[in-house]
Parts: sequence; structure tokens; C-alpha cells
Amino acid sequence: MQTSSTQLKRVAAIHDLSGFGRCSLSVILPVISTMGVQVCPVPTAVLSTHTGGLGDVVLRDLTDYLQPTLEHYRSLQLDFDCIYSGFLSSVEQVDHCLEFFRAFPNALMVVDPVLGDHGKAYRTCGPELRKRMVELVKVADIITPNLTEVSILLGMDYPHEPLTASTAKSMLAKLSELGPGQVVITGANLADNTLANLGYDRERGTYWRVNCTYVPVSYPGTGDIFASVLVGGLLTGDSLPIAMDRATKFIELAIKTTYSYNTDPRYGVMLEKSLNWLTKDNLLTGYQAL
Ligand code: PXL
Repeated sequence: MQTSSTQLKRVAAIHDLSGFGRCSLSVILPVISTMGVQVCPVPTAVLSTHTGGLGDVVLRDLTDYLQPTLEHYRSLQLDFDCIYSGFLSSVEQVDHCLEFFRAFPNALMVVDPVLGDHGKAYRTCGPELRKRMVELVKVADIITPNLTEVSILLGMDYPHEPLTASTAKSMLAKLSELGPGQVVITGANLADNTLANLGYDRERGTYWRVNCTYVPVSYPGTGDIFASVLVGGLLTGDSLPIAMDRATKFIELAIKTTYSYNTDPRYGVMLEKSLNWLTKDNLLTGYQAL
């Protein structure tokens, strides 16, 4: 039996498992484990690769796996410190995620509303899923959309122009009004010519930004890695701005390492070369008030 001081935090991660291309559970498992948090994968689907340009993907939907799995965990009287949802392969999976959230009311509810990127919805995310994702956002404690997902959730046009600080703050506040007390928007181009991850803590009334270095390549899975580091940080004692800072610095390291090797961007970031950074006691002072 573990004593409370040696007990690890435990996360149920409801995401797909893509075999090749370094996204979703393939990156979530190593990242969160390396941060000293137990992560229990609850796969929503198994795919041969991610859906970002690698040809005819083999996809096996696991919608009918989710509810019996929750029942099994209930029968074992397992508890989770965090339920973290992401890519869903059917609309009904929204209901199953809601059941998970209801089953563990004391858990930190993290929703990464995976729906699209670069102004376009992913081809597996149809109109009904795009509409219903807001039901998960409503019950979440924290959400981590990119700007494409922000525009879908708020029913507005994708912002092609850089955001002023006041527009960015109003987006964060509007998302929080949907439910979550903490909101993180990833990859926002700001009008002062910077790229930043943005945060909002409603209770504290504070807006945050962590600037990132621009690299002219986009890799799949970086949103999943970012959210995983954020979850790992928050569960091991980080404040929101420190967790955002940690996640931003780690993504920057993984992207810059990968970019230097000139690999095919569709293959994702070379996570294996960067993971060990997460075990270090890093100094994190890069966050700023927005
Ligand atoms: O990283 C988001 C993501 C998750 N899962 C699958 C994807 C993508 C993005 O392309 O295709 C299957």
C-alpha cells in the first residue's frame, strides 16, 4: 500500500492512438509519464497515422469501448485526479466523455477541443461534433484550444489578422463565460509581431502570455504535447503561468531540435530527443501579464 506522500497523481487520457506521426496518445503517454504522473489511456480510436496528409488512414472507431471501460474502472473503485479529453472519432463520444467527467467529480477536467488547425476543421470533425464539443467545454475546468478551435467554439470567423491584446483578452473571457475557469489559447499571432500562448484565470482576473520563437514549419501533435505538459505541470504543483511557460519552452525545444534535422514535418517532432528536459528543475520566468 502506498502512503499518501508517495502516491502519484493519476490521469485518464481520452484521446485517439495514432500509430505513426507523433500525436495524441503516442505523445501524451511519454510526456505525462516523464513528468511523474500516472497516465491511463482511454483510446477513442486507433489510427494508422494522424489525418494530416499521410494518405489513406486506417481508422478503427472505439466508441463502444468507452462506456464499459468506465464501468470497469468504477467496479475497481479507481479514482482519477484528472480527466483529460482530446480527439473524438464520433459525436456519441461527447456523451461518454461527459459520463467520465460526472463519474469523477473531484478530478481536474481538462478539455482539449481537438477540431482543426490553420483555419480548417480536421476532416474527421463534422458539423455535429463541432457543435457538440461546446458541451465538454461547458463542464471543463481548463480548455486548450488553438485559434481555429476558438473560432469554431465561439462561432466567429477565423482571425487571419494578428490579434490586439484587447481582442485576445475578449476571446479568452468569452471562452471562460462558456464554463471553464481557466482558458489557454495556443499559437496566437499578436499585433506586436509576436507569437504567443495566452492564458486567463477567471477567479484571479489575470491574463497571461508566454511568447514563443517562430519557426517556419508546422508539426502535427504539438497541441497535444503542449496540453500534456500543461496537465503534468498543473498536477505536480505548477501555477497556471508556470505550467504555460513549461509547456511553451518544451514545445520550443522539441520544434527547434526537429527543425534542425530537416525531417518530414508530417512525421511530427523528435520528442525522443527532448523528453529528458521534462525531468529537470527548470527555471521558468518567461511568462508575462497580457
Ligand atoms: O494532434 C491532433 C490530432 C489528434 N488525432 C488525430 C489527428 C490530429 C491532427 O491532425 O489527425 C487522429
